[in-house]
Amino acid sequence: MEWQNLSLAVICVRLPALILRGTILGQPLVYKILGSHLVEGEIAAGEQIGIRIDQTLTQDATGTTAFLLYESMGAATVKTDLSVSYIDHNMAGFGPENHNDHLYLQTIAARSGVYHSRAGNGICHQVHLERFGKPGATLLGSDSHTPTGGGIGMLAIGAGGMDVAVAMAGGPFYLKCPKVLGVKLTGELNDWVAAKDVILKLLSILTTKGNVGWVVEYFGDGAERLSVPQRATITNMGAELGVTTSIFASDEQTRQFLAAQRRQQDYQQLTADSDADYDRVIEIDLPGLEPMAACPSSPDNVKTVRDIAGMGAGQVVVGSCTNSSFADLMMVAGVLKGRRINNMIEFAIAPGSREVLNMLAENRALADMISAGARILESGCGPCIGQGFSPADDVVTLRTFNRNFAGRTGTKGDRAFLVSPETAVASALTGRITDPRDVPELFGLQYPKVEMPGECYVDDSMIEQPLSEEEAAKVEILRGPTIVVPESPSPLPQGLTGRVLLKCGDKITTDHIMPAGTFLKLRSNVPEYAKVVFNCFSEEGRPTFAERALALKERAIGGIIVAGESYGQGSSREHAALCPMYLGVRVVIAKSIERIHKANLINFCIVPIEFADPTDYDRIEPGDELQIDGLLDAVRSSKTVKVAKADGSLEFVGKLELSERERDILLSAGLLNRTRRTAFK
Ligand code: MIC
Ligand code: SF4
Repeated sequence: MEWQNLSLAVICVRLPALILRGTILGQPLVYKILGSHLVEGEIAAGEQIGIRIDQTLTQDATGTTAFLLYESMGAATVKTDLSVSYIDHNMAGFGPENHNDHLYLQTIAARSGVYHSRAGNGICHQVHLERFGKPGATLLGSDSHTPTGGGIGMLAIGAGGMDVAVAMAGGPFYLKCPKVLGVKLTGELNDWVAAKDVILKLLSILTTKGNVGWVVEYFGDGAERLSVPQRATITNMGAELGVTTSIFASDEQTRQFLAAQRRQQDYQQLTADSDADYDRVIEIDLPGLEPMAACPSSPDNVKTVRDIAGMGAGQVVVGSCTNSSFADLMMVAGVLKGRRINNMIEFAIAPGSREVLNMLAENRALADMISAGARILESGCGPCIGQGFSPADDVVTLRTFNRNFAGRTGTKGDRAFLVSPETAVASALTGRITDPRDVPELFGLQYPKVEMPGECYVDDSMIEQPLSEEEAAKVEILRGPTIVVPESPSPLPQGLTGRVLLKCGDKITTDHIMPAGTFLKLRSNVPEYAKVVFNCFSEEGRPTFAERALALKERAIGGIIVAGESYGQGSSREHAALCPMYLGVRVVIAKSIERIHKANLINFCIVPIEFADPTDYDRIEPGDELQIDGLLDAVRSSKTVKVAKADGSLEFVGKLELSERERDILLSAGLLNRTRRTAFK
């Protein structure tokens, strides 16, 4: 972890490790939950462990593949306490693909004993928090922002769809037991400063790379004062740090939240031991924070809003799983009431759930938004994943989202800033980036403090309940023609002759590898979707990555991707492994690889190799032919593998950091094949 970046505002201390974790007192909350779900290994940082998964969530963009793989495993009724399938990403319905997917997901959910949250019911993370999240439980979700559930004191982890399919079938989830970073929050946020600013501050310190293998646990009097939605904003965007998950204690705030959801029975008090032994502690003084913004095009390119204030903006969007709770939107409505947005601003609001939207409608806050000129979008991911609302060329867009990777808005060369709802609404009124603390002076308005409602508008009629086994067996599974069962990987060769198809730099995200936006609807059709792998690097008049890869595949030459640090940042989308696998990619050689993506590569039998000496990266060029003679033997039992240029001009060592289970998955030609063979060992 890059601790050298610590600012003066932050105190970093190493607590003495006086006691052995797992044996005596002094446990962080995350170890308590891991310990109570442990089925393999021991709770000690760096150890491979297997844990029992209580709940799963899938969403439609990853869900079709997850359920197709689940079916291929021969599994029937899910074995978890509960599994929920959400429709929230692909809802625009241009062409038949989206609706085909929805019908498939609705019927396969009914067949498998899975809850099904229908299109329009809301974003998976928001709805899960409201209706299903449970303190102390484990949740595995095929979406990288699953850690939103950490806001309610659950251990919520993002993973690829294949791992979630195994969990639905009753298999454990395997991970490296994480180190725990304690973040101590002290004091109280000032007016106009938001939970979003807390996580942006942390991103400015830790950045988006180098945090693999850590969990963030929040504590302190400042943490106790935050409401569950505020906590969920922070744990949600912990995904951008690249940590395994983030978590808050389950306390009186949690009890009140659950009571308002009529789920008081799900509450239990859970905290870390008072002398918890954290691997590191960072302290953030909440009153010292000010509004922040992540500037284009990375969530860690953080500046204070003061620093960039005055810059003209053309679009503002409030929504996404980070900032679309009732409290967020009530604050926005409070600022908008009786005012009009700037006439050069396009302003959209996407409420996080149908529950939130209904409550805004009931109390007329929705009317205040509409009167102010806001365009109300349906409850779903929408613009966050490039489903419309792409900004005009060269226009600054302010979003309350969690990711601003280049091109994610759907506009090439976009200028997307990630901000709090407070900064967003202030800027929507002025037409330029505005520090919300200036609102009282500009508009004569005090901060509209929002009290958490004692009772929410609970209506689960858009969530289909699991059927009895007998009824489930009668359900016909609807599979439209745009749904294609993904191909299985072929076994690894003993030695690999491969060619470097692409050499890319640091922080390559899964959005670079597998674009979403207008291509998102191709998720259920790998041969079609694979055509746009790495299309952000396409050059006019030259063969695409897919064309080059398939040409090699026909000649039985393996495709190789060479990358810098933090390869595969961002989403959990396993298509970033599945589609390259389909195109014949067999190896990724990178300076470092992010957790979820590395697992996805292994699940689809692509060997993740890390440079033992990062300077070897500079000695490789695109088009180089590489020879890895002992690939299979090395995967079987070695921590390193020798890679050589076919012309003999270079030989270097690659690291194979793999658990025994991961080696076995690669040797079995992927997790699906292995699962069929071993039944979830
Ligand atoms: C995202 O925010 O990038 C997504 C779309 O929700 C992804 C999942 C996907 O690609 O389907 C994620 O975060 O895992
Ligand atoms: Fe949806 Fe955006 Fe959240 Fe991903 S980050 S789940 S696309 S709202």
